[in-house]
Amino acid sequence: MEERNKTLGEFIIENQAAFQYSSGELSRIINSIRLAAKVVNYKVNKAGLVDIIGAAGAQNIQGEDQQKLDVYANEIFIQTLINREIVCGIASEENDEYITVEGNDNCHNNKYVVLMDPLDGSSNIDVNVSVGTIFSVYRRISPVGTPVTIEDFLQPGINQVAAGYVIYSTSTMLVYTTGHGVNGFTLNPAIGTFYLSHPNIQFPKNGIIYSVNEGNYVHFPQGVKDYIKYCQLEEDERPYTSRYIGSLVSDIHRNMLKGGIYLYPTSSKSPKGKLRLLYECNPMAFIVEQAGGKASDGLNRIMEIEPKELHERAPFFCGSYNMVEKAEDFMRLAKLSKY
Ligand code: AHM
Ligand code: MG
Repeated sequence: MEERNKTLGEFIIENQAAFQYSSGELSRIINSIRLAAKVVNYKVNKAGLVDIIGAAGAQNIQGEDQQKLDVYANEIFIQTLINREIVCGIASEENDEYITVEGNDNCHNNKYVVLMDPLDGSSNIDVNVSVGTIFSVYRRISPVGTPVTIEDFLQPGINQVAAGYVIYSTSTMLVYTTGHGVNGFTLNPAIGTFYLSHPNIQFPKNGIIYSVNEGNYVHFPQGVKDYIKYCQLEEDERPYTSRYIGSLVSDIHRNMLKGGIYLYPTSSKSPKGKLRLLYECNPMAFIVEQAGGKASDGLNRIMEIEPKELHERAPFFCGSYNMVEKAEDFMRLAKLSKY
């Protein structure tokens, strides 16, 4: 069969064979995410048509509970994973605590935990701008057969066995890695099938796009201010183009295809940055690195940070390898000149 016509289902089966001693659990997790993504995609695409936008807890005219789409997406992803009894624990940006998956005696025997941001950038829904789901899979640390513990979730990103995102946009795509490169699948909505459309995605080493919320400029650290000025200089291929959707998945997806850098640094307003290390930075970092890009907190590799708490935040510099390296140079220089 021609590579371009391969479905995600076929791809998952083929790749399971490539994992020696694989029990198929990881494949079933990706399969469940594929299914949940289709359900969420259906709702996201109807968002402007039916009365589903609005505060969670309200009721629509049929008297049904009205849910915000991020609450809905959270429930769909969690229920899909729980119903299939393929993970032992789930942590979500939408939930304060992690979930221990129970249900039958066998559940604790599963090896993997899933961490996710079910609908990132959901404030964009009301204005018809693309949003995304981000997920990350780790092998548990606690012994199989016992309930999960917090340590199963507080693992550095280098321990990820899979990570991916779904982008709900002009077309819906699922992009993921299991540590063997990055592949992108586009949904054919007419028949509800994802097809391999972007095999072996490569992050261009250089780019001309920088993506940052410049409204926060005065609050940024000096190194970031200096780097932004560098991006705007008239020299070589600069000034770079500024592109910022404010939807992490979309901004990084575009930069990964075209070349560019995404920055969400610390600021005097958010001293630890805004993005969540476990649900946003680590999975995106794994994908970006697998595609040949680079992800750091401005000074250190994101995936080597030892997480201390579930919802911890981190500054995030991510994109074309050489661009991130350059931004890090500015950060280091500013730090040195401070002392
Ligand atoms: P969310 O998880 O509450 O949706 O916030 C994350 C989003 C990212 O998608 C996006 O890159 C960033 O927040 C935008 O933040 P800002 O509006 O501060 O630029
Ligand atoms: Mg988010």
